Amino acid sequence: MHEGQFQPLSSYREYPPKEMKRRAQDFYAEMKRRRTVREFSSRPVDIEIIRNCILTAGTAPNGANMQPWHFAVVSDPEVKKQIRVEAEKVEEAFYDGKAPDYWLKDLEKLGTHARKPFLEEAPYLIVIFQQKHSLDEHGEKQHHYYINESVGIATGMLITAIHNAGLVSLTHTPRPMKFLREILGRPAYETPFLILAVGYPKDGAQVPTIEKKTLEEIASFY
Ligand code: IYR
Repeated sequence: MHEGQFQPLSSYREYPPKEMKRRAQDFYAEMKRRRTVREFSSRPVDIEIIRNCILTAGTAPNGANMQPWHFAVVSDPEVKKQIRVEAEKVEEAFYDGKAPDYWLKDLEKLGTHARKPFLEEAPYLIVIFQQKHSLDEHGEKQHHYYINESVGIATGMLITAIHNAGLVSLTHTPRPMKFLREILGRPAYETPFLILAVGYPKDGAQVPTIEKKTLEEIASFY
């Protein structure tokens, strides 16, 4: 049987328990400040920041290390406009008929609607694709595993990296999203997962007053 190659775990760092506790608290305090923002400034952002945040996402744990994701970074105003036009068509259908009343009621507190100006105003749209499989150098199909889990984890790490860098993001999921593959010319084995709008918040941006569940509500200890 062929065995993989191994190396010492040299990157691991252990902290004394007190420091560990403080780091866990500090990171929670840092992440608690993150808000999903729907109003973006068009102030430019250095692409180097985006590149590093995507590199962070690419370190995510994933099925058999197949890394079943692709991040398409859109800054071209023409492409952003095309995405906005198609997304607004889909969203109009959602808000004006397709969505059941209970769903629209649940969205009221967020103040969302079919108009999506952030798709043009945010300096970057990172369109995240899931790869159902890939092709090796001989054009042979390479299987991918746990695709939803892998891409979900990578997206969470991307959102965290963007917050850490001092920018804001918005997860946007028009359904169906097939138009993204066409606009961006991505291969048939890639499926759009979500659009992440990234940038600075617009001056005076507002966010909904919402609460997070308590630890007792989200966790049980055995
Ligand atoms: N995709 C729509 C609707 C929407 C759905 C959920 I669930 C949200 O948390 C927010 C919005 C939109 O983007 O408006």
